[in-house]
Amino acid sequence: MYQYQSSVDTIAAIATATGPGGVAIVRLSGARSIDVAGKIFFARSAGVPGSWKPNVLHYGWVKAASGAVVDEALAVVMRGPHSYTAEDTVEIHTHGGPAAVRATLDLCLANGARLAEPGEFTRRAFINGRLDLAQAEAVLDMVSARTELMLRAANHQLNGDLSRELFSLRDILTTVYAGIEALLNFPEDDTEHGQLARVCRDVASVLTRIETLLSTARGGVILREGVRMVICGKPNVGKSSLLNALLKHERAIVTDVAGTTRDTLEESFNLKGLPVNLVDTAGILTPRDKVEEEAVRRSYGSIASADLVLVVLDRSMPLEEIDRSLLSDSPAGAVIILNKSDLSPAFTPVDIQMSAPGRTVVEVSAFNRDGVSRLESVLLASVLKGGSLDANGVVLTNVRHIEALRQAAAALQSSQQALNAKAPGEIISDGIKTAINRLDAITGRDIDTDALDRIFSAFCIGK
Ligand SMILES: Nc1nc2c(ncn2[C@@H]2O[C@H](COP(=O)(O)OP(=O)(O)O)[C@@H](O)[C@H]2O)c(=O)[nH]1
Ligand SMILES: [Mg+2]
Repeated sequence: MYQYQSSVDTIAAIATATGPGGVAIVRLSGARSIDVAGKIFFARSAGVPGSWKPNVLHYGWVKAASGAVVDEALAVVMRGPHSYTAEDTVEIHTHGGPAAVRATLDLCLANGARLAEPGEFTRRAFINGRLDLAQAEAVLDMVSARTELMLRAANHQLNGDLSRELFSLRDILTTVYAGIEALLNFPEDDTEHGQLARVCRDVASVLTRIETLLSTARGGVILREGVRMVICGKPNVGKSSLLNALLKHERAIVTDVAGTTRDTLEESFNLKGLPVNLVDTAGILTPRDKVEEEAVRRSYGSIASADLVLVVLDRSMPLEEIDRSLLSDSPAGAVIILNKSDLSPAFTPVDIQMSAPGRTVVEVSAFNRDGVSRLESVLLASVLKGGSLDANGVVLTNVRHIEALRQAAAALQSSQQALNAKAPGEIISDGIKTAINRLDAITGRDIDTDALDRIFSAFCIGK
């Protein structure tokens, strides 16, 4: 079996993004990291890294074994446990060119470090007790945050807001568990009645708090993962104009020639804090040639993969058969956009309700940007489905956490039923035990190596 050896290996990786940049950082962590740094980094005046004051940058050179200078650089030593991983750590800040940083990393590897696995620095921070698992996962969210709102949610999780709530729930449940054990051991005790009432009350309050957490899940998950919205409709209804209006710049080519957009086009934008990938498709039409045939096929492919479908109609022209079939084929949650509201209308929103009952209908003019801000609110509400996008408190953004909390809630509900049915104590305590175990899986207090492997493999190397 794979044995995790955080105390044995010293690891190294490039911590910054690849490609040219001002500065790049090679990071070393582990018992031998200062020793490895001493073999490749030569300070101008401060002696060897082993003698440095921690957390102070030193100027010097990275040199190969031959003594040849690889790069002019800065280096800093952070001594465990006062470092990210809680181990001895060295960072070498080289010039940002890919060759300089790569050569520095190679020197680390040639002098006793091994290449870090994805997420291994953060995994060590977790193994060494610097972060719990939910906090470690928040680091991944921080690194990949695309909007300020998501950054805020990740920050709450990283500073332990979620973990504190979970630990507090765990405390109550362990007390409940002990209470039930006492009831089992001394069933004829006078205090039984009071005990039982207390158990019921505590289980109910934990359930309520878990449900409060779960109510943030819908908004949290789409905040973390973003959503994909696909614009579809006949040629010339204004799909590309609408994409430009939402992106707030002229990304797609707009002309009055039907079939201008020949391929699907995808761009990301920030919808009131929510990261959205917006897809413009070629029009849905009866294809005249092979290119159009493929374009239509791709359009349908995009529609199938969408989290939200935006059906665009030209309100100034009478509805055609192809509009009606797009409407009736659109998913129940689709948003129907009546574009060209600046021109005189050929039909009304009520006509739409006939072909596609229950859909949300919005009138806009992509041309003069009329109604676009209302459309944004409608789009947001449509993906949130009643949830909210609030990052001011604890937000569940991680599917793993949500799943575990759902299981904890289900286990507590079965305990509650057992309590009401005056079932044997073992059945009641079983549910409590499962709930505790599910909470522990989130914070990493009780989790197996396979699950850890899965979680950290989603990280990048160097984080
Ligand atoms: N009057 C008016 N014209 C529009 C509006 N939106 C788009 N158009 C025009 O409709 C034509 C087709 O627009 P385009 O965005 O290329 O449509 P697509 O084929 O669906 O992508 C262009 O001439 C646009 O200028 C609008 O809101 N009002
Ligand atoms: Mg177009």
